[in-house]
Amino acid sequence: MTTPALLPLSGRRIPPLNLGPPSFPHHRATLRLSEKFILLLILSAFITLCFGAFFFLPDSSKHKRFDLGLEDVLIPHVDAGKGAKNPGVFLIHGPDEHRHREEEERLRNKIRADHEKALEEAKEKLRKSREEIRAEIQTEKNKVVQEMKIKENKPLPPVPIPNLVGISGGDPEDNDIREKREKIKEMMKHAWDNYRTYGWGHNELRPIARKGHSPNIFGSSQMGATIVDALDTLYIMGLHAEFLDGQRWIEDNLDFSVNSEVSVFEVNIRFIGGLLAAYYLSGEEIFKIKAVQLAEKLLPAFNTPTGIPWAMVNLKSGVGRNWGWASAGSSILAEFGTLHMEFIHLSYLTGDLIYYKKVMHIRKLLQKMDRPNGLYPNYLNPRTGRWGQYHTSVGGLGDSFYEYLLKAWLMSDKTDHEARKMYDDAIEAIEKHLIKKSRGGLVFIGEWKNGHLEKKMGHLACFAGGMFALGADGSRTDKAGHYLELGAEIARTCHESYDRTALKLGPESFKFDGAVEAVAVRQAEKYYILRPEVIETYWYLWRFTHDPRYRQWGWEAALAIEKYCRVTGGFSGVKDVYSSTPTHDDVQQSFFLAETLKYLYLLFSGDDLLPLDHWVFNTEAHPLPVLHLANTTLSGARVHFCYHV
Ligand code: DMJ
Repeated sequence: MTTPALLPLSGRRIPPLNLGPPSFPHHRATLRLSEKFILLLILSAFITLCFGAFFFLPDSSKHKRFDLGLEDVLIPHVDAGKGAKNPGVFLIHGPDEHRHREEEERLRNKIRADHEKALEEAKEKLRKSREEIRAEIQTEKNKVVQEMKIKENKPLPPVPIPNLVGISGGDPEDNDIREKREKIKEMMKHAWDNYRTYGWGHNELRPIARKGHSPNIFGSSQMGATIVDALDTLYIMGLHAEFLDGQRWIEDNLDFSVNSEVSVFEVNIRFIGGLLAAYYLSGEEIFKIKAVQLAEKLLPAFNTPTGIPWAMVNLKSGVGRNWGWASAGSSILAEFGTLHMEFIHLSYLTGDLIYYKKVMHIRKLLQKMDRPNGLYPNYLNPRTGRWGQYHTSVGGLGDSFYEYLLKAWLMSDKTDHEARKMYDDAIEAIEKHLIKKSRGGLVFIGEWKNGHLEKKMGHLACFAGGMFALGADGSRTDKAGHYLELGAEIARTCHESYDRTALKLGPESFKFDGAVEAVAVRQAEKYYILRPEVIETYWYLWRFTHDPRYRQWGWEAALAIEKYCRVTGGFSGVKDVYSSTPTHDDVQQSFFLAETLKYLYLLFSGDDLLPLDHWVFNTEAHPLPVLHLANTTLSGARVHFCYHV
């Protein structure tokens, strides 16, 4: 009896394998089948053994074989070795042999280092809490999803790109102004070129030590903060080769899958804001993709009992926490309140409403809370949802929260009435409780601390002059003139804080106490770190009034920066603006390129460059276009934005 299985195609019968005494002839065919399998099994075991032997043989024997292979295939000229005992073993002499050994050594070291790294990572994992591990797994999952998206080269859903008006130009007609603008551009070149030479890829530059620098807000990784922050300034200045250089670095190196704990706020305003602005200006898809990748990494920061995000998040594990110094584990108003603009754009560009929902949730929560004297305290606990200390400031810790309420309204083409109302209410309370006039007639914004007003104004609060001017149009009960005037008063006060120093650069904060007006008193407040806020206010006031004093004040500041902050290796902050021999702090802040130089350049440009009815600047001076969202259907999500209450 034969079985069809044993009949080969040729029709010739395969002789049965004799693997032992024939038994049970009625099972003969079945036995032949098993025999074939056994043969196959032996064969595959043999192959496996050969492979295994290669990997488990001691190093030296492996290398001998490797040598032979190389000899045969790659090194035909080597001497087979006269008188060699074994003619099958080839010897490689001289520099070739040396190079070869070095290469082997390098490979061996690499394998060893990889093993050690894997072991370290495994150990580190075992040390982590269950919560951390879970968050890590989630982040890894997100990463895989994201990477798959990119590998597939799946473009993000197409959306109508807003009308991009005035992304270049602004050439001044006046010769003197044109020269000033050129000078600012030259300063930008100096800052960029030195960063390019000495700090490339690092977050910032130490212009005196001529090496990279990184403050803790960017975590422990080299994320090229200066590159991302500077891109749009390079673009509007027409520095296109430099822009392209930055773009290439981002394409090849900017990676957010790093075990690094970063500030959610700083990364949002500088990186996401910078990437989005670069995307809108240049149309290069890579910037949008990177912005979305990074935004996904920030999302775990919102996993708190209230949805108020942590101040910091580890980009790899997704674990978040707050600054140790912030009132009883609180999150900070200016940090969780300065995400709105970028997150709305992310939802707009991706069609994914998650970003929109996160920031609207924060807004809803704030609306429900009690506000002492109508003021928003700077600290909010993300676990309990209660305010921390009752401190209120329009400077550090509070500032850009108010700015983003106004800008949310402007960015929505003035349809986000809820944001405008929150802004108007907040500004009324600020004017009533925090804004005062000094004996010498200077209007300043104080800080509310422990039930009383501290008559101290920070450099950061100087941005508010520009904000009041920007918010004048559309203000309640037609107080446009009043707010423009208030903006001008703040600009004047901040200019005084510059003018009353030896270097004509403003201190970090200044007092209004008796005879002391607009002057820093404590040594620790006398520094200037290349901040932009005063120049920012000059620029807004210039746009709204065209009063030449703002260009003049801006030029004074530019000259002072050039004289006291410029060093051979870039620009540096100074430690004491009241000392005529400045000591440098040796840091070229990324915001100097993103903001200070951009606002100066705009101050000496025509109004057709980035016109304010088409562009809204985020708090790091990254311009984002106005979105006409009233009836927008987001492709992908197919959901309407709903601003109206
Ligand atoms: C910038 O990073 C931003 O303007 C932020 O809102 C506050 N301060 C710095 C510059 O001073």
